[in-house]
Amino acid sequence: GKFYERYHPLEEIYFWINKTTVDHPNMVKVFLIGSSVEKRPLYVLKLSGRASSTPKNAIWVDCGIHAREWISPAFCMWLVDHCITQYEANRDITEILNSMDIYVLPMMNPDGYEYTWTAQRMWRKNRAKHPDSDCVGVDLNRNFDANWCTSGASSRSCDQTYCGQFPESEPEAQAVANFLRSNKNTVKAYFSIHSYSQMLLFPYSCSYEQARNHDELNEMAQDAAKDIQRYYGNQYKFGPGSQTIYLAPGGSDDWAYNLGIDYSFTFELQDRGKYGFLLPPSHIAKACKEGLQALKSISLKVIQRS
Ligand code: 0X9
Ligand code: ZN
Repeated sequence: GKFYERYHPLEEIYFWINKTTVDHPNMVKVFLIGSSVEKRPLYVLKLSGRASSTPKNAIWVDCGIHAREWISPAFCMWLVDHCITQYEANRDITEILNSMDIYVLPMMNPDGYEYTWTAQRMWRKNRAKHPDSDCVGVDLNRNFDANWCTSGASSRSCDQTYCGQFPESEPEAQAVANFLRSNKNTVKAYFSIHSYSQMLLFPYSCSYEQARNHDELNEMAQDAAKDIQRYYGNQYKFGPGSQTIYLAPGGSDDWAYNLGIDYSFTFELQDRGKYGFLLPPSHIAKACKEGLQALKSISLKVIQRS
């Protein structure tokens, strides 16, 4: 519906989280996993298909790490709606939800997102204050414990890629890391949704080292990119982050991979630079469909292998 083809201010996203949970008690449960620097709640929605007695494996999807990448939380909302409306209607969604639960964190950086709506559209980081500086914010995707603050991140608090005082110094990163540590035996795939540049990235971004299952990850990403091309005509690059985009340590994908989640991806959704972070609402539907196609394609393979 048209609701999912618009960008929403933070308050509406919180309202939507509540409404979705209340309206679909059989499929959706909500967890509070922590809170932001400015004390806003961090909610995870757990989507489940048919009830089963044995605990199911799961997929994790997070959105909104970077405040200005508005298509990312729009994608998470799209995904949740798609799962709810397509379960037992669409074959892939039904198969995925009968085999795995899906944890969705629609908004990992609520303070930054709010700031992009009210003060500065191009804000990226969270809104942490620093004791010896007037600059604000830590890049949450440099704050995880994966070659933390080495080349590709900055130790200067005024920079866009500031890594923070120490790994997981930020409550938003810590909340995600704690949740995944507690659920690492069931979470089999990790997806982090960003924009822009149309890429399907996998470890490593924090070094030039090759992932243990590089060939498998590469094949999954390649097949997903081919599917996007076939159905939507758009080109997505794929490969290890360090070689495909740039060296960038402290990211959530590399950290989750090192935790033992063997299938870990960062998606960079539309576009390739025409509008960049300012992707018009008229492009939301197609951008989300492309991301969803890649997520389904990879998840179906993960189910076969775990
Ligand atoms: O630099 C980033 O964090 C991501 N690109 S963005 O333009 N959305 O900021 C890429 C993340 C790739 N993965 C890691 N660096 N771990
Ligand atoms: Zn990003």
